[in-house]
Amino acid sequence: MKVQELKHAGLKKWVEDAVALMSPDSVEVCNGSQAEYDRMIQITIDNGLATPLNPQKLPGCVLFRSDPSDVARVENRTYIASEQESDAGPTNNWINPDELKKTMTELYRGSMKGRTMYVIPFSMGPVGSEIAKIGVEITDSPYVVANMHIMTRVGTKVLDVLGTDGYYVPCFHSVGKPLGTGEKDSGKWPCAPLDKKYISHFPDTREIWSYGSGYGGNALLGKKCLALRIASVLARDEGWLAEHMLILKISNPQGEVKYITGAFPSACGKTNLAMLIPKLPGWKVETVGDDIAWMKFGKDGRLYAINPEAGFFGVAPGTNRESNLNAMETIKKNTIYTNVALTEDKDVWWELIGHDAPGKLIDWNGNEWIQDKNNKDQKPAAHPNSRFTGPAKQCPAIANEWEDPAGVPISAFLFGGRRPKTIPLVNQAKSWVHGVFMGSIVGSEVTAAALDVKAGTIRRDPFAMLPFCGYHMGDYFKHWIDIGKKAEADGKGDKLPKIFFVNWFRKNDKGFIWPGYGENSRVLAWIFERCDSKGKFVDTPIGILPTPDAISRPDGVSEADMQELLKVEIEGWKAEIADVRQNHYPKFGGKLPKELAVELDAIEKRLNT
Ligand code: TSX
Ligand code: MN
Repeated sequence: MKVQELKHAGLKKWVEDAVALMSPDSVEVCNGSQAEYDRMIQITIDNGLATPLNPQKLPGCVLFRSDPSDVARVENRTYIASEQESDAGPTNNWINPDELKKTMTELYRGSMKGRTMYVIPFSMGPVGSEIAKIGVEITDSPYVVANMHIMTRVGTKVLDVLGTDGYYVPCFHSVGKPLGTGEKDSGKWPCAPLDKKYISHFPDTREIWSYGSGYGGNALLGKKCLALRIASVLARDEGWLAEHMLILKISNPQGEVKYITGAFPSACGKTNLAMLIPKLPGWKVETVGDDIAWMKFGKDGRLYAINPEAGFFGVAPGTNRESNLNAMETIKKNTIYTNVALTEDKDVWWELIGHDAPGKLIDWNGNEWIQDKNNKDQKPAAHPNSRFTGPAKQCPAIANEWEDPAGVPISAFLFGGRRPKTIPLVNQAKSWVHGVFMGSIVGSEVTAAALDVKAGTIRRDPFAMLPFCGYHMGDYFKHWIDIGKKAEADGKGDKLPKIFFVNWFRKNDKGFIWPGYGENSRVLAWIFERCDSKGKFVDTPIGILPTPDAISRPDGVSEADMQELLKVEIEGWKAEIADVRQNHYPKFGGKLPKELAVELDAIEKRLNT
């Protein structure tokens, strides 16, 4: 489709202005068809950027290797350019929006020379859902177009909903590598150097401008940029929640169903939890989403969640048939692989895929790689942040309701982190504010691998939102408190989801105490019961804990282990409270809601009596 055919005057003007600025050789409005997807893939194959994979083993799959400088989100080049610096807060990078737009306009000038500009109308959420939002991304990357086809709902059907004057979030993206006459990418992943990369958000005007990176969250602007950073601002202003949360459906042996969302920092296995296969007989877990939840109140006072995405952009290393069978089944076909290793018969391989490397590989840098198990320092064949982009509808565990435009009613929120000590296996919040407190202290213990902070300290990532909140985190905590206050004022406090903190990662001198993975269903079963005020529990200073016999024990977990997993470690908790008080809460300054300071005092007081 041509720009001239766009029926939305505002959109047409916006695209025309972008064309004038970026000077692409041609412009194309995406229709979202399979033929269009196939053509994008073919262009990248012809450019030498994509390798078709073995059609017998991985039909419809391709492999991309990005530039070594363009392998992850770039947090130090990610900006929240609000009018007021105080609205971005201490945990975001801020630049004055006018200044940033000036800088970026000069970068965009002529940046698409020699390339095609693609205009991608996309819906975050089922097309036409009241909870969904429309975005339009302008990009010069066919890799981005193909990924957006999988991760969002793209095309003419979105333009139909937009009509002649509907609202959309405008998103600029350019890889920042114009081509000279006759020049081609010829196998070289196009991007700009780090100091020219900008991932910019303008929360006051709800715009996204991205330049210089073609990778993941820097370039697929519907995901972290729109569905979290911009949507979190909309949610604050409109009284709903845009969260970095998985959504799962859980059924008990009686066939009763509940929906649970959960926020975890990176490397906690959020995608694995979203696709968990229960070890507990008769229980069933199905997937609604693995990364983002948008939640709005229904007329009945309950919170309804949609997954704004249509695919999974998951970390490949560590994914195997034991850790996540459903993910492995999802990505057998029609999947884009980025920065994993390639086998001689055009299959994919990555660290902890579940088998040794079959012969010679091509690693993520494009070099020959032969596994050397005697060399502990061997560089990985797949980049640690290598990814699969797979369609959600191919997941064997996908729930029937995953595209319900009304969303699914949420019974519980989970928070978690990698906490080898102190934090129990599961702990139910005593109140809404106590639950918000739990979310606000989420974090994982820093391992020896991370060199920036001392091993053994906790890297806090409140609500797993620190890199993804489009405004001040102190105001974000306040928004969560206000959500609870309003529900209670409306007499609907009992309709709010119950809040739980879980920790699959407790260790003793023998290693992990809890086997995790499918065995986590035993913990989910207790949470399920608690949502109906059932399940055996004890009220403790730190929260509502299961009695040691309330959760059935997996093989290899002794009664003593269970006691340890569910014990209130008074001294450890005192240290935790002190760490929050001295090192964590002060970061939010005067914007820390007083309710959280009061909650901190109350827990400390209970620990001391
Ligand atoms: O994803 C994980 N989950 C959630 C699963 C639904 N992982 C992997 C984290 C890195 C992405 C886990 N790792 C989990 C877990 O519950 N638990 C652990 C820790 C662990 C690792 C290995 C064992 C046990 C626990 N192995 C044996 O018990 C043999
Ligand atoms: Mn995420």
